[in-house]
Amino acid sequence: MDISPQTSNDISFDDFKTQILNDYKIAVLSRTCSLMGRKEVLTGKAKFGIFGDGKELPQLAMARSFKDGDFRSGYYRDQTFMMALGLLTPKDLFHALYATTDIAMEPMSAGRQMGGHYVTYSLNEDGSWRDLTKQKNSSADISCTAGQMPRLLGLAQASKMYRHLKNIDSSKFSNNGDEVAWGTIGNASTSEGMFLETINAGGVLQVPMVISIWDDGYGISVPAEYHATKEDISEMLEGFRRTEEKQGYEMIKVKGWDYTALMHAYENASDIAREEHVPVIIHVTELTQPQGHSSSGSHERYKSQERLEWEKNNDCNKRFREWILETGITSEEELKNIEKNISKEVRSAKKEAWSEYLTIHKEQKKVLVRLLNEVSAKSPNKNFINKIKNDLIAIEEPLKKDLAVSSRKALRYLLGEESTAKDALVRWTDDFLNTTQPKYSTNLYSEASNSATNISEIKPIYGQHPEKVDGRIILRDNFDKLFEKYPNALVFGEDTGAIGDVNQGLEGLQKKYGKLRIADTGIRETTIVGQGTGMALRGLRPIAEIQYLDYIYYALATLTDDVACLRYRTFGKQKVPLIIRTRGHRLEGIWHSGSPMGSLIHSLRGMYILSPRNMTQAAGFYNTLLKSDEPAVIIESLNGYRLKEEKPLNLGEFCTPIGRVETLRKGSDITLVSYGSTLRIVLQAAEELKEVGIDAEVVDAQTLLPFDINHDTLESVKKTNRLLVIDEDVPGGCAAYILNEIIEKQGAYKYLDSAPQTLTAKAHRPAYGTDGDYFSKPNLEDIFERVYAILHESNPEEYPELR
Ligand SMILES: Cc1ncc(C[n+]2csc(CCOP(=O)(O)OP(=O)(O)O)c2C)c(N)n1
Ligand SMILES: [Mg+2]
Repeated sequence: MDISPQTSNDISFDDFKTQILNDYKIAVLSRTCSLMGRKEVLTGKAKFGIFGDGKELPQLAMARSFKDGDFRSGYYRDQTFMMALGLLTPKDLFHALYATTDIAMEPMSAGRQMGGHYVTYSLNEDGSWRDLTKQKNSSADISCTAGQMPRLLGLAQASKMYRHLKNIDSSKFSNNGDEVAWGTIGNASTSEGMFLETINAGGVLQVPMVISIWDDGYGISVPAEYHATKEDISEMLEGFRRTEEKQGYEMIKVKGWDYTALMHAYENASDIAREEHVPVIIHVTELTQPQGHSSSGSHERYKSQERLEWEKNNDCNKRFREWILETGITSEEELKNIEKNISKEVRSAKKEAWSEYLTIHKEQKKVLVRLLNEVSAKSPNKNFINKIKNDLIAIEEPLKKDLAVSSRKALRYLLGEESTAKDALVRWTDDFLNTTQPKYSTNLYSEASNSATNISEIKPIYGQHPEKVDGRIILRDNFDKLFEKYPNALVFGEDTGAIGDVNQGLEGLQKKYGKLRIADTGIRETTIVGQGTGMALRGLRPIAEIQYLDYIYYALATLTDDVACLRYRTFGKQKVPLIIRTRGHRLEGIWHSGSPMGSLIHSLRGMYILSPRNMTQAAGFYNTLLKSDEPAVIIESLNGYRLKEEKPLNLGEFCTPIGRVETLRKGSDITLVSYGSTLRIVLQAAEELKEVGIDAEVVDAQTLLPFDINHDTLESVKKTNRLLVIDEDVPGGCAAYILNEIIEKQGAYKYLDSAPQTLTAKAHRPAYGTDGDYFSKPNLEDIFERVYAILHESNPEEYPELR
């Protein structure tokens, strides 16, 4: 038997033994955490647990080949890997189970994520990048099966960019593109489209990623025969294997309990990916689930007695142990000793974590009980308040919720009373809520000084006789300036490279900036977004193009599950400054009409949704976003590329502010709010309304997320006292959101003389052609008549019935 775990360095037997015993210790440490962790759920201390048991050995091998600067994009089984690199302690693991909200104690997400989701910090306290080449990196896990795959592609592609791009400052991100992106995925999750799309894209792009498939034969209760053609992922993926003539993947298959084979496999994979930038798939077979899938069920329900027996005998830790004894590396006694010590270590880590988690709650409880005591003393509702107090006292391990419920309910019994004790309880409650809520709600957007909404407006400057050009020329020439100014900016998508996008907003730029920076991709929206996500996580400034807005749905899962919530779920420890460029609005046809804005607004909180009315405004948004570091979607108006606009002199410099509306037409009778291409129709309608004596004010929302942070629309409504929001989304979509912002958030209801309304497209998808558009989306006559009807209702004499 080959017992050398190293393939390239000769080491002494003592070092060799130390290495193996260290690995054994981590394997046992991780397993013990899994076993004790599950019990914490079963005894009710934690809500849910999912652990890495049965997958320890290959993760030790992966950890050994993982170098500074490398990135992981994995899933919930990888605790052993994280522990082996010193990135996760048993105490961290227990704090995550309990959902401790102190980031110093629960470093993965401050209690926001379920346990089993791993993260390293990419940012300094001020939001600037750390030197990622000097640390081992894990991108932030998500729960969705295969959701880590698109991002993995981009993480790997960043190495390729850094290796080949000139004049780029890679000091904090890369050493000549030598970094490998390591992906992990469960066997069953390879059925997901995201996995298959990523595999294909990785083979085309030839990027340094090593994908490990942890194959335990099951996806929860469902066995392999339902997941993979031929019941074997390697066989299924065989066509991706590289050959002498053609590029593809290096494919490795290895048994998950075979320590030396695993060490060899991972070192090989690492070398191939790192040096040659060839992607590698490692199919790790014969893994097990000693405790079943998660704390939610038991695997005895769905595995045969035979299978359970097999899993017991082939448990990777058990076989590792047997191998250590067989090869005489150490004695049974020493192993038992290790196991005993580790058991003690984990038990005390668990106890400490639980006590730390509870300490603050218990202290708060003490204060609250005292305050309840004081308010009850003189209250006519003494008995009720005492009941609340006694119920709270009875809760030995109080949650924040228990405290909040007790104090808030008690205050109801104090209605109408006045006392210093009550004042103290009110203060405590306000204070408690004000300090607790941010633990759950901060870091949705950047809170740093360069957040996108803090970037100041710089107006376009025009010469005395500005040239009038097609909108796409303004975009193109502005992009030219940006690619010159930001060597780490890149753009890619379908038809983006050679022809410079379908509307030629990037015409000629590939010639100037090269095929890497201005790139064509396959037709695969999810991994286009994945490329952008991964590259943005490694310091590049990707602009990922989705050819038409309607096709963003293919990528919406990655945008909502990964991009939009990245800053939130990492408690601000990672950022993903990705710009999605797309085009929509006012086209014709079910899949080319482009305005599902409500869908975006509701699923992409954490991103900016920008809807410029013309290409100058759009260019200004790109300029603003590149000065900041937050993710956004920019929807260019598809029918605006060939409309004439005046060309500014300060291309690449002027900045459209984010979160600010713009009044395009002053008026006194009604405020019309709209955005994008529809604005042109609204403005035309406003002109025609003038002919019947109605003077409409027209406000361009411009940025939908966030909408009007200065509340300028309110000022308009104060003047006109009437409000109509017009868009081409479905009823109850974006226009309803804007209405809610103006009426509820800005408080405009106080100033209204007429009922506020929305005018939207029909509920169905927009039909094709000029007439399809006219009868599906709000048209000029619809707008005219709706405004007229509002005025008619308030003054029928001046505005007699129209029809
Ligand atoms: C998109 C999505 N669908 C379903 C689930 C529920 N789910 C969680 S884990 C899992 C099975 C995954 O099995 P596998 O990929 O083999 O990983 P294993 O847990 O066996 O390591 C399922 C169906 C999910 N998290 N995400
Ligand atoms: Mg599985």
